[in-house]
Amino acid sequence: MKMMKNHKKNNRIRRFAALALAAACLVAGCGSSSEEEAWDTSSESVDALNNGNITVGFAQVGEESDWRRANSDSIRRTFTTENGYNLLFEDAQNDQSVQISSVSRFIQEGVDYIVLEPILETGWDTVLEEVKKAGIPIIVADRTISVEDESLYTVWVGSDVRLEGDKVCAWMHSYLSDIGFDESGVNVGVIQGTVGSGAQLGREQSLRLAAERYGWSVLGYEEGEFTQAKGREAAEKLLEEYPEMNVLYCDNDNEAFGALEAIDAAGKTAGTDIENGEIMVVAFDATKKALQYVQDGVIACDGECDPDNGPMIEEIIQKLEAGESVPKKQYMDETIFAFTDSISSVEVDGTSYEVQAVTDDLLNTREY
Ligand code: GYE
Repeated sequence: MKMMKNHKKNNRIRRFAALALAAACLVAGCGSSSEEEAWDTSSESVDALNNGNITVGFAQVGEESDWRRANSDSIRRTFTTENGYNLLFEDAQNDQSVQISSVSRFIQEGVDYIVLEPILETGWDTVLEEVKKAGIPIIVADRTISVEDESLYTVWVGSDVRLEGDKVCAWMHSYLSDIGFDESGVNVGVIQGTVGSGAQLGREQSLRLAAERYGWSVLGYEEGEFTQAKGREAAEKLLEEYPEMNVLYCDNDNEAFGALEAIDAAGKTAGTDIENGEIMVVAFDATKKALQYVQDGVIACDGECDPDNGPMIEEIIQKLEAGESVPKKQYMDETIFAFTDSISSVEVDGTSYEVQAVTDDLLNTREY
């Protein structure tokens, strides 16, 4: 409680200092051209800092996928001026060094909160130490980070990507046993998301463990960077190198869309009849477009990953504003979809999770 009050007071001081420095520079025309540039880009935010709203610096990954675009919409919808926020939105275009610079810039600007959706899992210690020194609460969202000192961030909120992966693998195992397919004949190709990102690492870990447990062969890995174009290229390579491949494990839906193009171009069929040469595609996110493919049995199974984290992040900020404590980690609530209702649930670590079949009603109400 006391800490939060001090934080607010510090922010007020920081805001005042930023405004004073900006004003002094305007009057005196001070600064080299690069300093001027820095102040130019911040001038809109310096104005905004004066309106009594809460200023949130948001460091986004990029625009690599439909998930990401929906996530950016969620943030923009939530942190509006009418809702009492000034949103400084930075897109790092999938470049961690750009994202680190954005976080440093937020510190200089004296924002009230920083929200970081980290591109990669490691490499954050130094900049987060600076954030901590500046006394700015930092909410890490979406992907996880790995830091020496867990006190370097205030809260993490995002998807349990390991659970997503475990559920999809458990579904594959149940489905293959149901159709009586000998799992020693399962030959998986992997299209990885951005290598070293929390989402890629978690989903891949699930696959590795499942492959060991059920006797599947993992033939090879290709990076698809969570995009459709790279996903297609990755699938082309895998198809060429491993003609025996009968499962494609895609780290997200956009990669799966690219993989479907590649499968088609190779004269093969994506589907669930792997006994008769079809390639079983599984993916993550559960976008509307992917769920249409699931309904048609083109994608067999899709682990949901919810991009709408804006409201949860706002709730956390409101609690911190009120001096209330918040749990260090919070997970989004997510399900799993499959082309058939023959498997109604899967079990992961002793807990049973419902598997949902895709209906027209579901598709009609699905927003992204
Ligand atoms: O699955 C993918 C996106 O980090 C969970 O990033 C997110 C992943 C999501 O580009 O589509």
